[in-house]
Amino acid sequence: MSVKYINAIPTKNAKLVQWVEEWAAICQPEGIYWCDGSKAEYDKMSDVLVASGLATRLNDKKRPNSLLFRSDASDVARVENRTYIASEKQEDAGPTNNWIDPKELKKTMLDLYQGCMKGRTMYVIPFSMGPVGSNIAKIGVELTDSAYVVINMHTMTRVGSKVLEVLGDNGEYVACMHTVGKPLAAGESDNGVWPCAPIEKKYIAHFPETKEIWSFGSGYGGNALLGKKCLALRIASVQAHEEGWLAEHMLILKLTSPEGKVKFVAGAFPSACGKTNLAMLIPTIPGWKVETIGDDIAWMKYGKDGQLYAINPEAGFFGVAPGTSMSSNPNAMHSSEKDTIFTNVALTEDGDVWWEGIGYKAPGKLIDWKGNVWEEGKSEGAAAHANARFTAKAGNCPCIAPEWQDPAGVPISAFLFGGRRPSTVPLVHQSTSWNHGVFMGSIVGSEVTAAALDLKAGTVRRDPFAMLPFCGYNMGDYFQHWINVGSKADQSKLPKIFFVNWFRKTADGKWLWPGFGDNSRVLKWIFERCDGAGKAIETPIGFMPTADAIDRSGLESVTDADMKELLSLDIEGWKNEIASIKEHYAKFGTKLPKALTEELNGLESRLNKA
Ligand code: SAT
Ligand code: MN
Repeated sequence: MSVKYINAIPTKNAKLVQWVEEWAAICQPEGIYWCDGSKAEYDKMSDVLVASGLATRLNDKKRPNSLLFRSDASDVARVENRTYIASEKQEDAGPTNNWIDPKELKKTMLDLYQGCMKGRTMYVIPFSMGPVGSNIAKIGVELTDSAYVVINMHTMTRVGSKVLEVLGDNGEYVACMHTVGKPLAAGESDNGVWPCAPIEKKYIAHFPETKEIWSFGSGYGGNALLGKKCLALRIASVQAHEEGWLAEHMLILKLTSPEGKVKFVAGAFPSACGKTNLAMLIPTIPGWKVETIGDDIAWMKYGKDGQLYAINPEAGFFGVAPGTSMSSNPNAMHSSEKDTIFTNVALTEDGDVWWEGIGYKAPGKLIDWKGNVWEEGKSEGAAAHANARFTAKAGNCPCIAPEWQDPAGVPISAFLFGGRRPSTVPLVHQSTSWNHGVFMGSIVGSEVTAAALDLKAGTVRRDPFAMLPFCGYNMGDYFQHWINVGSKADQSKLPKIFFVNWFRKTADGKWLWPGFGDNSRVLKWIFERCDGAGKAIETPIGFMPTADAIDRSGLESVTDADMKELLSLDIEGWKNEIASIKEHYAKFGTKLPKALTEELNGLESRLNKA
């Protein structure tokens, strides 16, 4: 076939070039453009996006080098019900994933892909997840017809020529195919309207055996920026299972004590638990420092010294804007002061952005995320969509740790798990063994408040390891993988495992713990425990801090009585929890590791004796 190349092919990797040309033959774009990841490329694409009406350039004095996009109202978040793990056997997708036979799904999608890029350019994006050349990093190549995706990938991953150098003439990459699924007729243009396909034509498909990602019909976030959840979690979790490492939905932070001692901590939390806020926290206890390595994903491998080392595979933050303010997360606010892509926030009259929970009143009339005039107190609905995002460079974050690009990664001392648990679960407790810690990860969840979820309020929605929508294989096998990772290791070098809960409430609904910067007080105890210090007592649920073990200096709002409640062991609550865990575990059938049944039985019998 004759494909039109807009620029020269920058690689001799024949397999890659052939793959690109095969897809071009199917999608029939106007031309093929190989991305080099340069600033000039970013600027040129931004100009094209502004000229097409899809992007608004923000006031350069207020938000230098920043753009605002408004998506289609049907394309505002990941679409979990259109996301598939198409493994050859259904059992390998497991009870928590949508499954379609891969042959059938490929047939359906190939029909959709025919001519889907007509009137558009096919961009080829070679990218590295992780510092280029790190032995923990992986290379992907995304094909897309969205310039919005290209500039977001520039920020969120490492794009360009260096990646192709590492790939060489026959290196391996994860093949990522994406289209917005909206071909243009001759002479037609988007006319400033976000292109996408209707929901029933959207597919976010993963083929774990062949490590391919096929995405159709959405231009938003994790549906379209395929390096993020699709590659770095769903496909990488399969690779990690096969190769003996960990690909996790975890933040990574660096904690420095007043004496200058350093520990790195990784943590998994379901959505809406303040993961980005924790990753960028400003401690309220004097002398302590938190710096960020990553806010969303961690890839971890054992080093030669037997320690587990983590990298952040990403290069930016794709953060939720609403609720982000100078009081909830000043470091995220500073990260998005320049060089930022905003999606679905509101626009102010002077060309800046605004969202609900930004910490100040809307300044005058706004243009809301749907493109309509909006006035606070007068207009209906929110000005920014609840899942509005900022795409910001990690390098622009004031608290980014100097090690964040170290190809060797950082040694992990502790894992944190947590969820929104108004009752039962104490402020913090520590596992007594690795398997007990895996048990803690497997029961992560948040209490349901929204009636919309069809669940009784007070029910715990389990999200094991915060990986429910992101595990690319059978979650029972995933639990076993965690058990195996621990049993293979030098036990003295394994990270310690903790369960935290910032969300305890009193019986009359008042928060017991201030959270945010004061979470550093809990991090301090965790730091001490990793050093074999930190006062604790062993209880049926694990080690808990003694009443005086959490540093409360300067924290008047938490009384002795509050602290007692935060660190109390609720035997009856935990007995109810056992019943709920049994229900949760039943889903995994024979795939549930014996080790976890033993942990559950052990907990039950300790509670019965208490
Ligand atoms: O849209 S993303 O997958 O990038 C973020 C999220 O929904 O967790
Ligand atoms: Mn996430």
